[in-house]
Amino acid sequence: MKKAYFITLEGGDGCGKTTQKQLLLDYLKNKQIDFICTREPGGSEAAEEIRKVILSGSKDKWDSVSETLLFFAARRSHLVETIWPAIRAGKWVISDRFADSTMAYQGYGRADGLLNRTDIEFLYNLVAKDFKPDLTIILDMDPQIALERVNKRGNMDRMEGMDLSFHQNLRSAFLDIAQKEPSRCVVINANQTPEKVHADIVFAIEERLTLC
Ligand code: T5A
Repeated sequence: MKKAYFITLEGGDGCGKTTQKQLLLDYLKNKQIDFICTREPGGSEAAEEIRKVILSGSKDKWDSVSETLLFFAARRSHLVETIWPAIRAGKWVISDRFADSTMAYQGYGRADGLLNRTDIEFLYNLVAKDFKPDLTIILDMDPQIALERVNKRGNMDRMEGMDLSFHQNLRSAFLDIAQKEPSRCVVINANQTPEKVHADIVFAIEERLTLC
């Protein structure tokens, strides 16, 4: 059986992950690759329930410890119910966000001093063991421009309501994560047309993964 890859799309709010996920799915269909498309928080019935609880309400609803535990509870369900069965069945998995988001948002972004990055690594090992994405696409852009996109679209969630410095920290966090794991992560300039961003993503996939 051909290798089934796990690809994650990461980046700050409004950087265009959902738009790029859709373009990527069309590309995989054209290549006749069997895949599933999923997202975090969410991706299984239980994790979608947790998503509603995490993303609604005031921005101070959870401290960083509670928030992180909720994301990992959702992730465990997502892995067990959706991601691992798909990989075992030979399907590629494309996920809009995964664990790098927790490291960036809760580890670097929410600096309330209650938990550190080692705690997040510990929780990751507990829920996912040595399983990791084969390729992580990090969409990078000025958060001010990305938030203007989100504003224009409407429906801001809890995280999108955080102040600009939070989002600037996030950008640095994702770049730091990419620098630490260059064999897994590719940084792509998201402040280009959707078509150009997609072309860069396809280039990264074809350069790093074996399609047939
Ligand atoms: N979170 C998540 C954590 O804190 N910890 C975690 O562990 C995890 C997993 C998830 C939130 O939870 C946080 C991160 C998030 O804040 P979400 O609803 O999934 O919430 O939020 P996002 O992932 O940020 O999704 P968004 O829909 O807000 O942003 P996208 O998907 O990055 O952007 P997209 O594609 O919807 O585009 C936004 C707007 O820009 C336009 C689109 O048409 C759209 O209107 N656009 C472009 N405009 C110009 N040029 C381009 N190239 C464009 N691409 C898209």
